Amino acid sequence: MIHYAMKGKLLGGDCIYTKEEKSTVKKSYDVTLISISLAVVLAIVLLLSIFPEQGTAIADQLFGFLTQLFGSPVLLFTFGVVVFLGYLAFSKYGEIRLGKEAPQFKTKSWIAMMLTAGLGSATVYWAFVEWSFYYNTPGLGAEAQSSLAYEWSLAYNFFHWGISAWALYCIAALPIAYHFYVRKNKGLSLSSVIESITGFKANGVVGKIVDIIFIFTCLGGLSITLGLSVPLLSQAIASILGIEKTFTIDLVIIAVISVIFTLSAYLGIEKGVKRVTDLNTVFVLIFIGIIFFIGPSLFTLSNTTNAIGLMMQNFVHMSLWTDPIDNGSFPETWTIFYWLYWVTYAPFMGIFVARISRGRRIKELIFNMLISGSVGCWVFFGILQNLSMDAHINGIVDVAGRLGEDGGNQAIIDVLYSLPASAFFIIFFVVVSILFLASTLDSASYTLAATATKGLRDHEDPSSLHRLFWCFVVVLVPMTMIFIDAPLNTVKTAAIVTSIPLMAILVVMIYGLIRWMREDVKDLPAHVVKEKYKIENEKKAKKSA
Ligand code: NM2
Repeated sequence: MIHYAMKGKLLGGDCIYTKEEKSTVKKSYDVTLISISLAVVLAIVLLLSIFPEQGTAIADQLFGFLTQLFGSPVLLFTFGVVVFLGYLAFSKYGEIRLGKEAPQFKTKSWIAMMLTAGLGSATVYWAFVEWSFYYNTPGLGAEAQSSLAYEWSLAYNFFHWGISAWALYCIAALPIAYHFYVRKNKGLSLSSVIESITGFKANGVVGKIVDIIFIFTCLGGLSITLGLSVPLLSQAIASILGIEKTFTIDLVIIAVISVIFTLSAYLGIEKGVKRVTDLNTVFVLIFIGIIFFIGPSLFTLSNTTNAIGLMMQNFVHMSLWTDPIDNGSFPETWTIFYWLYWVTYAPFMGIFVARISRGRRIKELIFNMLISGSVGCWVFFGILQNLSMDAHINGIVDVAGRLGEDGGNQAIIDVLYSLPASAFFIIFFVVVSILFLASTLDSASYTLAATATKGLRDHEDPSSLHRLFWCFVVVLVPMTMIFIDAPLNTVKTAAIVTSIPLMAILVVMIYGLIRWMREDVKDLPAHVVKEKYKIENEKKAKKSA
């Protein structure tokens, strides 16, 4: 170890480790990138707090204009990605292994990490109320607040949290993993992938712009997540304690989350993050399991089955529906908005998933992200959406009618109150949300640290101190937003607007992936590709399987 550390020093911090070496390295930080991106974020936070109305107006206009202009391309792109990944999974290219080693994590933990990192705590908010937005203003021409609107509302919810959405995560992960493990290039950041594809230096202007866009959207996405869920959690805790919701409760929640995730991020992916995500998965399973059995189980089963059928039958139409004649706002407000929302998370998920997927075949990554990811969402959403929809249909809580009050927060809490032993469920709800949040912040701080570490290589992690720094930033920036009462919608819009250039970056990455795969295996038949990419150290593979 000392030998390697010294070697690292001699090479000016550019350590070269052998394959077996697993290490947290002392690489130099990209100070320019860190300072520019923090300055940009700070400037935006300040501007938003000084000119909230103008900021909102500009962001809304920009959102309207860009979704009009790029709406159809965004829909076509997302649909195209699904088709492309489907092809890839079944072709010989699917046999390529991302690093010829045994996978580092057991499949169960690997899927749990993907699911819990990609879904933040706002998922719990959407899981209760999303159907009611669609019920009030449905898609595909259904009549508002009708029986059909109920049916479509769940189908649309599954669509927006299904195959296409996970395909957007997957298409970001594949080129990064290919660049890192198959091509063995250095750098676990978007700019280094772009450099190995286009030749534009990660350290040059283009590279910096790419990483700044990434850091900005990542922090924007997390601000939406925290901004949506912290007030909801405070309200839930205040309602159990029978006190008024205050900013102090917000702070206590943030403090608890920070301790959990900072500690786990500090301990690293294997010792910390994996434990938090495993715990998160167990808690989520217990939470939805109990709710399924004591809630409207039969309704949940039949409505979920129906929604899956409705969604699958109409998948292509839902994917490409632009409402061209009536010019309704549903496609922009929801489908296009959602794809862009998933894209704000896509690069950080791409980097994180790449990091945990060494040793997996391409087809494994595709099947698990698209199928396990979607099924995980459908089970979670199926149980919670139906609980809330059932409470609405039976007149227990007017979920759809009370959306306007506070975005539906109190309605969610009232739905939980409708359960027997409600205090227990509310506490459970808070714990599950906190764990969701901690695991997302964990993976986000890891990827930000990886992005801002120069020339990271396979088997290397950014230093603990550097990860801690980003833990601090990912909490501080969204907290400031909540504290200065920055208009959340504007933050949301701004983060989403930036995901349009991110899509362009994704297109370049897809081009690179295709080029690399063709160069590597184009002339080889499938069985040779399979053989070429088999695990080199079988013993180790058996042990971890
Ligand atoms: N998605 C929609 O905090 C959250 O759960 C936000 C983000 C998955 C990109 C959800």
